[in-house]
Amino acid sequence: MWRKFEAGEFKSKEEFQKEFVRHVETTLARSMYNCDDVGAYSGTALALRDRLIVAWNHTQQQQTFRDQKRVYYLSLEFLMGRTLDNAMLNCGVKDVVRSGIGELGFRIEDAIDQERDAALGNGGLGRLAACFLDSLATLNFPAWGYGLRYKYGIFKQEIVDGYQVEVPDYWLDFNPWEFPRHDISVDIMFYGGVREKLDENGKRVKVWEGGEIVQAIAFDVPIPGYDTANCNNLRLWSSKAANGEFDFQKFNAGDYDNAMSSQQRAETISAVLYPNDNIDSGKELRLKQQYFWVAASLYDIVRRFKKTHRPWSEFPDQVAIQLNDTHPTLAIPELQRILVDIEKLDWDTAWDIVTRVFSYTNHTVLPEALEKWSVPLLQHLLPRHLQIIYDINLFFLQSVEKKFPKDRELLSAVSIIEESQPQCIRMAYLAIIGSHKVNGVAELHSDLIKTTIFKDFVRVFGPDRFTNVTNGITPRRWLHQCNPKLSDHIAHALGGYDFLKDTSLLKGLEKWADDSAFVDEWMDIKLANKVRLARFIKDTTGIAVNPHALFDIQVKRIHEYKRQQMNIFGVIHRYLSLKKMSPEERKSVVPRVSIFGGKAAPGYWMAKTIIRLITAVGDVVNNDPEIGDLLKVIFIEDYNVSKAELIVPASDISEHISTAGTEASGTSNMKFVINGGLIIGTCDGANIEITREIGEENIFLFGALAESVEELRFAHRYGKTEMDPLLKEVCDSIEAGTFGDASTFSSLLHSVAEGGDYYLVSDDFGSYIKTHALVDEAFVKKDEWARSSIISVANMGFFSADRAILEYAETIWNLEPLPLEALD
Ligand code: 26Q
Repeated sequence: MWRKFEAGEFKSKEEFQKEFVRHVETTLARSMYNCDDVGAYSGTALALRDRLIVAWNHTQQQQTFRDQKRVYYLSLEFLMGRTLDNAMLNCGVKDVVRSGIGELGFRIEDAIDQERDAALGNGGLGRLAACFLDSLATLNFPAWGYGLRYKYGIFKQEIVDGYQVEVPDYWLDFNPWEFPRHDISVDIMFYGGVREKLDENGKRVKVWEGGEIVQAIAFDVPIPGYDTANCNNLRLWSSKAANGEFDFQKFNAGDYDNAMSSQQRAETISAVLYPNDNIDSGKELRLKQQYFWVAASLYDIVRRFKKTHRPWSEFPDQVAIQLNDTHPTLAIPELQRILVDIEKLDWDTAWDIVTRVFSYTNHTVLPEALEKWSVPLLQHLLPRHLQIIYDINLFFLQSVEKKFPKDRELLSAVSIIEESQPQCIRMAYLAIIGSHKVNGVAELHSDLIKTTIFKDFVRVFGPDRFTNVTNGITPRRWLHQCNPKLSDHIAHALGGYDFLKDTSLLKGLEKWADDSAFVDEWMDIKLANKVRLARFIKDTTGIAVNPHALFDIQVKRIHEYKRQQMNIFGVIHRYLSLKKMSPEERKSVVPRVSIFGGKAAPGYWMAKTIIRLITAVGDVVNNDPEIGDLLKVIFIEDYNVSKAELIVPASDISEHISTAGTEASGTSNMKFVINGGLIIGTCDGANIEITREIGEENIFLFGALAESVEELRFAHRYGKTEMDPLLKEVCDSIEAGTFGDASTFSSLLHSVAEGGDYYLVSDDFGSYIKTHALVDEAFVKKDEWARSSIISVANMGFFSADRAILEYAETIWNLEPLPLEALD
């Protein structure tokens, strides 16, 4: 029997109020008389948290008691965003809280707004991990997330004089959602050396010893499912000096500097999230983070398994470990080390267990994002792991040699070791060899990895090792929470909120697409969401935008392959066209607001230049009296999860315009469409499957196909192209100083010039501009537009993260849900 969370969790609003007041007055030691919104947030969070803990403890007890197979999702990033609103909705107590807190003089929205984002991730990959946790909990799967408890999440972005400035994100001041487990700690070793010795049976064994020890401390975060009492656990590791506070010997000798420095070195490991997205950094500290987190997590998983006194042969029946990209790949040699060096299993038995436990998700084909670690660095930091990797490679290459005798080229193509200067470990290759399944994140992407970067492994292992699981998003946060009006409207039509757990039910909206009252309300909700965003834009930038204009949004990490530069070039083209028009001609123009948001990696100069161009264009266009409301260009500072919740419901059109074959999936495309926005996009990532589901008449597709990209690049390299004339005009205007000192943008102009243009901006620019003209035409046909919007939402059911998780559970993890027993 499932026991549902009901409003009854707070038996009444009075009960909530009592708990709220108690927490404000005792836990927070504040007086109700001067309780502000921060106090209201804190009191509400603490009151709700007490309820969550009960379900959480119960779930964990049940998991232990049932002792079924569990899945462990290893991710260096969990981009959770805010928790309070989501937890209230998942537990079904938001209405009780709203009225309870309302009587005490607070608005629930203001309280919710006080929470800081938990921003322990960069972008798509980290947010995917967070959506997957929500689905795993909602579907009652026994699942744990393992990550790092960064003291500083992704930096806060400020725009100063048009440029991005990074400010550290110290987010842990008050975090009621984490529980330190000082009793759960693991000693992690780095450096040292490997010595051979004889064990008690006279067998030669390897011992890794003499290294530096750092302590991992567990911090647990409850993950409540929606409409279920199931509450899973996310365990984040924090680093600490192993010898207590600091080095006492040095301290006593008065050597304070060095006494503190070992402590600081230890704490540095979990201090900060690397702010790179889709680019490898190759830094020693990053490798230390990876091993620290992987070793602590595996120790924990093994400890839990050993409590059951099962034989090792049953480990793969009890444990599935999903590697979110190659970042946790060291888990593969680490488990092999535990089994061989510590548990004394023979190599082959151990390796069989390892490969049955692990599976690996690839999120990119971009060569600059594929992780490699230099052999000397690994040798220094993890000498025993390097030996194990060499052995894994040796046995693997022997098996390849057997299957494909004398194919030297194949051997060097699939070797884990890249013969560069210095030699490097190719982490993706190690992940493939150590896993039983490798998946891409959208159909096109999964096909591409099989035919390009991993094609030799398809020869070696056969096609069955590779599979596809198209990404999804949680409809709880990305519809119900961020767009309550639309969610209520849908629920009204469908007769309830079941679509939040079974998104295929959205299909039922199709028959409402001709109901004028339903359609009018649908469009009124979109307008209300645009008004909400317009108000935010006014408050934060001072710029007034017309909510009746077409809102055209591109929010995501700034990257050349995502082509924000093409978008802003398109905006410039629009501006130049407007300037050429007569006042009469301008009357028939559809007013537009072009909205951008996203962070650039701090060291990514080109991405920062793109931001500078967007702000420079905004400065000119927004202050041009001839243009007025016909065009506004907005850059929203510090795009993050909570801002996405405000922005996504407010789009008419959003842009997903990566060069074909470069965006593995994209997930914001799904978020925008499920909120009734249409999209303009290339035939890339999940756009292709979205088109298949919603119908090509409901999406604006343009540009080159993935299969022609190589040829087009070739043509550029050999000077066989000329820049698109419309793009040339745009570049000339930048060059002429229309948007300030042209030298600021010279590297950007150079990147799209003849002979370069790796991302094919010029090739796609003509069709991009034409497609935007179609968007303008379509936008004024309000009825057809509304119909497209509704039909699209009706057909987005496939893109629920629940569907993705069910596919993983069935085809990769072999995992069953946990039959939760009643709480009482
Ligand atoms: C690697 C080495 C050193 C430092 C950082 C990194 C690093 C960090 C983050 C490399 C890559 C990432 C993030 C990648 C990412 O977000 N990929 C996106 O994953 C989404 C979920 O599958 C997809 O939808 C996107 O298409 C993909 O770009």
